[in-house]
Amino acid sequence: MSPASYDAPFVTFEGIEGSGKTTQLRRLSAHLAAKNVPHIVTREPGGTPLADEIRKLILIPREETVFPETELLLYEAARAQHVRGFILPAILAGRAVLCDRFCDATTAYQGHSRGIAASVVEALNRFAAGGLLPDLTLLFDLAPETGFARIARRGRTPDRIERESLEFHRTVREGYLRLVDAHPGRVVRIDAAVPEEEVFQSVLRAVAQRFGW
Ligand code: T5A
Repeated sequence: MSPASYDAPFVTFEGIEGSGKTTQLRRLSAHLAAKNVPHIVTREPGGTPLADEIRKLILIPREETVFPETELLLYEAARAQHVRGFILPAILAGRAVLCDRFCDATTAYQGHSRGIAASVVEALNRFAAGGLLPDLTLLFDLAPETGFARIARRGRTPDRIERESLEFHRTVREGYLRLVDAHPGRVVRIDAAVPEEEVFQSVLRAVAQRFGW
């Protein structure tokens, strides 16, 4: 599935925990609504009732060891359902899609940080997404220490992935940054360490250049 075959853009938001991508996705959605740009907002893992159930299975902290291979397949199962049940129908109906995380998260977390071979992750990403690629990926880049300080202020109980070590999250960030070099036309790095409004101005520049939004 080539993104060029569709009219409505597919934009993904990526970054480590607390990088502010959800905040920016909401702000961009409000901006598009004000301009009457038809769009939907969604997230991974999740986006359909079944994918939301898989999300709970993945993120709930548990005593039993969750093996990297199991984790990878659960993310991909949720994605297969989400792409076919929600993302593609929206794109085909001419609605832009703003998605909080997608295949690049799997590359950074399960591939780079958990250590599963890149070829395996790439093949499963392609299979689950049916070859669908984002037209633009905004990577909100931030030191994990800052991200964790932000989410700690939120006071929510950390999920299973948020409980991983700082080292794990540093490797996730490194994995994400490699994607900027690997896909320079698609993945745009955004400095997420600056105030929210400044980050949003960078988002607006990136989407205006690409889609005229
Ligand atoms: N995962 C996911 C994988 O391992 N593989 C995969 O394939 C996929 C798809 C999903 C988890 O699953 C993993 C990654 C994740 O660990 P989630 O609940 O969706 O879990 O968690 P996150 O996506 O990490 O979402 P968070 O809400 O935790 O983080 P965000 O979206 O980065 O941050 P946000 O916008 O909620 O902001 C966090 C706090 O910071 C403040 C906000 O007000 C908020 O309080 N903030 C700022 N503060 C200062 N300056 C700024 N510029 C700020 N911007 C926001």
